[in-house]
This record gives sequence, C-alpha cells and structure tokens, in this order.
Amino acid sequence: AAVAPGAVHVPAWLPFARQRELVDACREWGRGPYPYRQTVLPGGGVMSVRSLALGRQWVPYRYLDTVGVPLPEWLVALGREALVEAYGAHGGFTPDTALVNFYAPGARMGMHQDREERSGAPVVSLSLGDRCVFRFGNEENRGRPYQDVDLVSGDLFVFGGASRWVHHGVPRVFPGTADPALGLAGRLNLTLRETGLSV
Ligand code: MD5
Ligand code: FE
Repeated sequence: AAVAPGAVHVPAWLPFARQRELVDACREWGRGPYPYRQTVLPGGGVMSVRSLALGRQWVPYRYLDTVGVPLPEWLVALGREALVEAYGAHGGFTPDTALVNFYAPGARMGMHQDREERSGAPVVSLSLGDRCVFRFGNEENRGRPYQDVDLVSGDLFVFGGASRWVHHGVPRVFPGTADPALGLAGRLNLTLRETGLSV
C-alpha cells in the first residue's frame, strides 16, 4: 500500500521460512569482524539501537571509504525482489551497504533523515521480530505532520522518490510480540542502500 509518493508498505511480504533464514544470517554476521555496536554520536549521546553494516560502513554522519564484508549476492537479489514487489521493476538496484539495526526491549530511534547517500536509489527496509511503531514524517522538520505505521515481522517498506528524504523514526517497539518460532527476542531491521559513492 502506498503511504506517500514513493513510499510503499507491503505487510507480510517475506514468508516465515525466509524470515527465519534472515534472522539466522543477521546473527551470523554479528559473529564476524563487524559485530553489532551502539553508535556514539558527536554530541556524546549513545544510540540505544545496536547496528552492524555489510559493505560500506556508516559512522555519524558519513560513509567510510573502507568496505567491510561484502553483501552476499542473495541479499542483493532479495533487494531487487523487494523493488519489483513495490514498484514493478528493480531499476538495476545494486546496494553496496546493508545496515542491520537491532532493537532490544526499550531501544528506539529518534526522528532523523538519511542524507549520507549520494544516490537517488530507494532504500529497502525489512522488519523482523517484535512489532514496532514506525513514524513516517515530512521533509521539513522532525515534527508533524507524520503518519504512524505498525511494522511487524516480514513487512517490507520501500522509501523512494519523494519519500527518500523524509524524517522518520521508531518511537516504540513492543517487547515479546515476535513469534517465538522466529528465535529472536527484539526487533531487527535490515536496510539495503546504494551509497552512490565510488570504491
Ligand atoms: C529502522 N532504520 O526501522 C529504520 C528503517 C536507519 C533507520 O531509519 O536510518 O537505520 S529505515 C527507514 C528509512 C530509511 C531511509 C529513508 C526513509 C526511511 N524515509 O525516507 O522515510 O531501524
Ligand atoms: Fe533512517
């Protein structure tokens, strides 16, 4: 369903078996050379979310020149499938970073814009585990008007076109709402992005 121009929410897009595979992959990636870390912001604040990136590494507020573990081909293919679902075509989408955010109980993400990418390509977002409130705002400021959208495990959200630069955040996650069979206590969000930066 279109939430705004270029913003498409597809509830229950990823089948349960593929959700489980993705949860397992997120766990495995955390055992690699780039474990989940809480980001320390320039003002001294520490983000409550724990993050990991494949490919191009993000630090506040830029991408490093160094590239971590490359994105597996199957993940690029998943991103293209997502865009075909949302827009009817993938447009040659070639993400060079996958950012995984882990929300333990109590973690949240304040309203912000993602402005470090130099590509006009959409951002593909997949949610796993606990249900959350995703706040989809406007380009002008962090406040109203915004729309609150419930995201649950398996939901796809694509942010492209005019929705690429809106403020957004995750004000609330509901602990214990994940299917126990998923083997995940908390929420994971995986985003696939083209940074538009050269290697
Ligand atoms: C999350 N992550 O649920 C969200 C999903 C982040 C972040 O916000 O920066 O790691 S991605 C939501 C997103 C990305 C890019 C653009 C827009 C939303 N948008 O224009 O609304 O952990
Ligand atoms: Fe963001």
